[in-house]
Amino acid sequence: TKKGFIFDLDGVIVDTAKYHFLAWKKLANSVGVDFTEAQNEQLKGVSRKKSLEQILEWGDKSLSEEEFIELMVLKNDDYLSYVDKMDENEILPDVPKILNFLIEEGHPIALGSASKNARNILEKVNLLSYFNTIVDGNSVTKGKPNPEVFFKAAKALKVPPKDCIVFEDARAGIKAANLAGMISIGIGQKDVLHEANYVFNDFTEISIDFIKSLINN
Ligand code: B16
Ligand code: MG
Repeated sequence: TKKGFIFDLDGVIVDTAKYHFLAWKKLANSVGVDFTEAQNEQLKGVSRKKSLEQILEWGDKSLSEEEFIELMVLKNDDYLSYVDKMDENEILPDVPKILNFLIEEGHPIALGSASKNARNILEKVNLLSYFNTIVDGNSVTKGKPNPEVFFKAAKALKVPPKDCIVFEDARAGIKAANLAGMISIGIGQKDVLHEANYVFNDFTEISIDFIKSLINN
C-alpha cells in the first residue's frame, strides 16, 4: 500500500537548533535574561511566539505587546542571517538517501514543521522539490503536541493517518504523531523520545530494509 512520509524540519533534516540558540541567546541577553543550551533544548518544536513567552517566563520578565512583537522580529531577523548562509552541506547525514528511496518507490512526502521559515530553509539546502506538500508554522493554528500539523499533511498527501509515518526529534512532535494515529519515529535519544514507536540516533542508523518493513506493514 501507499504510505505517506512526514518529516519534521529542525533536528530531522537540518540542525537549525544551533542557529535558534544563537539568536535566542542574543535576544534574551539584550533584555537581561540568561539563556542556556538546556533551555534551548526545551524549545525544540515550539513556535516562535511560545518560545519567547517561555524565555520571558524563565527570566521573570514581562513586556508590553509592542515590545514583544518587536523582539520576535529582531530574533527572526538574526536567525535569518544564519539561514541565509545555509547550503546543501547542512543536510543531516543519509537524509537524501531515504528521500530518494521513497521517491523511487512512489511514496508521497510531506514536511510537518512548526517553523514559519521552513520553505526558505528547504530552498537554501536544495530539498524543496522532494516534498509533495509543506505544512509549516504558517498553515497551522495549534502547535505540536496538537496533531493538526500532521493531519493537514496526511490530508494533502491523500493518505489516511494510519498509513503515515512521522520522523520527529521533539517530544511534542512524537506526541502529536501518536495522537494523530501515525507511526512515530524518533530521531534522537531513546530516554527523551521513549514515547515513539521506534527511536534512532540519526538517519545513518535507518536502513532501507527498515523503511521497506514500514511500507509492507
Ligand atoms: P520559526 P521544527 C521548530 O522547527 C524549531 O524546532 C523551534 O525551535 C522553532 O522555535 C520553531 O520551529 C519555529 O521556528 O521561528 O522559524 O518560525 O522542529 O518544527 O521543524
Ligand atoms: Mg524538530
